[in-house]
Amino acid sequence: MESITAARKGTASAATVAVPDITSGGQADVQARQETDGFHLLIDALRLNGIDTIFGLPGIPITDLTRKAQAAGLRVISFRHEQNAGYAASIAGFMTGKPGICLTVSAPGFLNGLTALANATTNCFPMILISGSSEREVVDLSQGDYEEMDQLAIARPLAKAAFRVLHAEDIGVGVARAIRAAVSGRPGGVYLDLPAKLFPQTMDAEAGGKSLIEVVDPAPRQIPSGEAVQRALELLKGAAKPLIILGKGAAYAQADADIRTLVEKTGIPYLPMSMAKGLLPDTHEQSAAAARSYVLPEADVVMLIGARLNWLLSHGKGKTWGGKTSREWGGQKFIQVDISPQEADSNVRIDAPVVGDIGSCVSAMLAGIDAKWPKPPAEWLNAIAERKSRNITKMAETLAKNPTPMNFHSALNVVRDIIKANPDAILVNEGANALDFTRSIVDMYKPRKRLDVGTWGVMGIGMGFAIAAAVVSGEQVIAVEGDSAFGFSGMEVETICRYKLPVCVVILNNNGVYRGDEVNVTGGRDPAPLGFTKDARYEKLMEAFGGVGVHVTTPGELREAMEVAIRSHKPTLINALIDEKAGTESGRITGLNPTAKKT
Ligand code: ADP
Ligand code: TZD
Repeated sequence: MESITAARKGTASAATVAVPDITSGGQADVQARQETDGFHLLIDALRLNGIDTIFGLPGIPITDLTRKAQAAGLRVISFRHEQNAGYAASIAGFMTGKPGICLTVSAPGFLNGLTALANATTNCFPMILISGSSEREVVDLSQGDYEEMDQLAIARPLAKAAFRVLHAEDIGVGVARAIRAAVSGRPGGVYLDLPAKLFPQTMDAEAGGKSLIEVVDPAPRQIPSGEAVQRALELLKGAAKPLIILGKGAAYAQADADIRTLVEKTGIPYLPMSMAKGLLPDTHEQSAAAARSYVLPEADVVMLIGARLNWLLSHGKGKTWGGKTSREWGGQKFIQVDISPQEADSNVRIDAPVVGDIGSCVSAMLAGIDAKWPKPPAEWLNAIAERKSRNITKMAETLAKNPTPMNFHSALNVVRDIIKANPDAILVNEGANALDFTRSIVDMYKPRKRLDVGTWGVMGIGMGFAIAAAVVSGEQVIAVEGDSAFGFSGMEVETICRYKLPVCVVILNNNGVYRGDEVNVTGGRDPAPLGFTKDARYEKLMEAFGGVGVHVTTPGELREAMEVAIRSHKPTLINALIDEKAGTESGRITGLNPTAKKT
């Protein structure tokens, strides 16, 4: 993480406060002295550590903080709901490797931000939730303060670390601790509790400046042991059917060139997890994504780089991995490259854990791979190539169809072309079917360009991620949203318009959660639980705030609308009506959905 200009070191931006000069014999003559306060110390501490953006929502006690932060040159992005500000901060953290900052008011504002903090911790995104809080003395005696809540205690189990600062002179330490906790080792969400009384506390500006800490080496490299690297290389070398799985930890590590070299030098087929798509272009000949259900059970040695064997990888066992039952181990040997020493053996035995930061681990492995490194056996590569080409042909046939009404495939075929033509655009994606189909149909070409629901499969990240992606990168953002998914953060289209961000939202609108053709089984007047208003005109929401709204029903209209949006960079919402019968319950994870026995 880079720090800001050396020029700022050591001096706090002093608020000139008029204080009575007590040395002048009780005279009320007031001499201006350089003082600083909690507001300025916090802003200076953040700036000193290279933080240039705050995502938040103002109110008591942090209203003035947002104003002063903007005045001090920080970019302050004000949201309509804290959860979206929190998601924005967390994904900014993922994209940049610097902790994303979310600022909220106390109790309800804090709680609104907390889901995003927990999601950041779960996804290993570095983020700091800074919340104002009420008076400690009153809160601790439960005396009923304005927005009373013991926020620190509530945040603690959901955060990687949680801190509270009570005195202005400790702000520097508090911010430094929060930054280190967020980005060192396995990244995560950190909570920083700042009671209202802290902000107006004053202290001498020079002493205040000295109390700030510019964090040196906030995310230190962690070098793997030579023995661990050797063990992993031996295993990989002896494999008949090796496979590499790249996870979002690999994307986060920003070791793109070395990861690509490792894959290409070894010649091992790889699978990208959802947010690792584009680390190597999805069109790479070694990508086994189109043969996923073949390679997982068949592989004999699997190297995980920044990916956990959680539910997204069927816990490394069961039928997906060639086990005979849903719980049986398929017999693969695993190498796991991860910064967390505790991750290994979480679900199945890890034969060769390589603990360290991915950059250091991958470069250490590369050092052990020479020109004599054996390419994987041709039978393995050929078998994969054959499945791949069969599946790709099948998919091409499906994508070429042009049914009426439009379905997920014919709509996403357009998005696929648009991303191909605009590989720098960032794709945000949420929904169930809207997520699963986009992930498999839309190829990504560059790292960290696909941002989605992550480890929890959480709905509501859409507009927060889109806003942060546009703010952080300045690139065009395309958010492909299920109509249900969009609803969780839809009001933020106002934020998109207010900040004039180049965000094009595409709602794949099938009138409901998963699909839109359910009816109330009782025949009563209420709609079915999963159905929404038919043909809702979501595009009018964007028009209401000065953006462009388009209603489309064909792939041709969708293409035209997306091209115009990308040319103009204007905030755009395209309401793409698709077949309400398209989609399955829970998308591709129907198996996780308990249903009552059919009677
Ligand atoms: P995916 O969902 O893509 O499979 P996960 O979120 O499950 O990915 O896994 C990411 C893993 O990457 C975590 O176990 C985390 O500890 C690890 N990780 C994150 N950053 C780094 C890094 N810089 N170096 C090494 N491992 C990392
Ligand atoms: N609430 C939260 C916060 N996260 C969730 N994942 C859900 C509820 C449950 N859920 C899903 O897992 S997907 C989904 C919900 C409500 C919406 C699916 O409908 P959609 O997408 O319109 O967004 P498709 O394309 O119609 O499936």
